[in-house]
Amino acid sequence: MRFVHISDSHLGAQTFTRKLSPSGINQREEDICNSFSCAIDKIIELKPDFVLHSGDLFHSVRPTNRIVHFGIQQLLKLSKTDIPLVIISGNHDTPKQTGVGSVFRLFTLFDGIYPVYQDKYEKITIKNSAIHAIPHCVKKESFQEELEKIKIDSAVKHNILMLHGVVAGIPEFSRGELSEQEISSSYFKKGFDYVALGHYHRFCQVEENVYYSGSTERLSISELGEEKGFIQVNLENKETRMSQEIKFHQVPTREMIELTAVDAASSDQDDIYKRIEQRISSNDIKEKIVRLKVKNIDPSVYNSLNFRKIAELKKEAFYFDLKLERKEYEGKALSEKPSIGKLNREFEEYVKSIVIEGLDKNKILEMGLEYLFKEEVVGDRE
Ligand SMILES: [Mn+2]
Repeated sequence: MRFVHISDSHLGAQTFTRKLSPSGINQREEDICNSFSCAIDKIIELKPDFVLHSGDLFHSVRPTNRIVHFGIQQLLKLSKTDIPLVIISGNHDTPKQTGVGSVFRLFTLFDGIYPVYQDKYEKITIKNSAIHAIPHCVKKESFQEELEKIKIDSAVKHNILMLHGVVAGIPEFSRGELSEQEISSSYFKKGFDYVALGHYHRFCQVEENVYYSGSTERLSISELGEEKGFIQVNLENKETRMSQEIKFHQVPTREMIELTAVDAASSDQDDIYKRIEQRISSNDIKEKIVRLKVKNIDPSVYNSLNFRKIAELKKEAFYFDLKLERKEYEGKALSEKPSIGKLNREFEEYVKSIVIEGLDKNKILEMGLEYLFKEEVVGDRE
């Protein structure tokens, strides 16, 4: 018996850029859709007995009409080839107010699609497998209560658990979102043949038979270096070797690269500019998502950097995350007159300290700092 575990497609997310594709769609939104549609096509080729989607199909509670249409179109590709799909709603696509109604209800209209989205535990039996699924619940307490209700079904051959959340005690799995639900690993020990988790974006094994399949595209720069795709599981090979049981299938994504960091400890503004230029010219950054860190910049040098000129260097990239990090202040050197430099720092620290849901923190930081720098340039001229 073979099935596919996929998760966190985040259809409709528009991270990193406002650039439009040739068809007039946000280019990142289109990237994310393309990866998902590639994943669906690959799954159809594999002809699994069924597919499990562990949440956050959509990036938001109210996706655009275009995205709703795209999502239905992709899932229908499965049902038209007689591949059943069980899908749970995640923290991104579960409405916080019941009056809104869930977009997942649309899926009840189609044969072979089993959406689980109503704040409660549901068991779906497909081909001798019991799939125990709990969606993201509006109240954290109800999620815990529903977890208690799950019982292994001894009448079937396989028992599979599907959840969307953070495994308790492992901070790495948290995405820092206020709504995320915590799962105690004690629930994995009830005797499931497989646990299909969603929420954490990197493909990984949590413990024996417990996996996050990860997202199908990169939603933030922190996912640099991660492969994206879905898991194929073969439970028939359970008694043989692990490597035959689990297979990760990669899907194409936009390239995301990190350039070797620049240590600017003894560099002045011109030197820093030249070294950034050197890093960029010796790498192909065209249409890629790129990160470069410049460390240990002296605060006085930092304030005299020509940000406009530096911004010109980044143009070729799809998105360029340039981290300009100042040398840490030693002792209390903060008694000087307030200046725009300090305001930048305040803003940066404030943004870093707060939880922002549904928006890219780095982007907010970059845009905010750019506006502050623009103001500084105008002020100097006047
Ligand atoms: Mn999530």
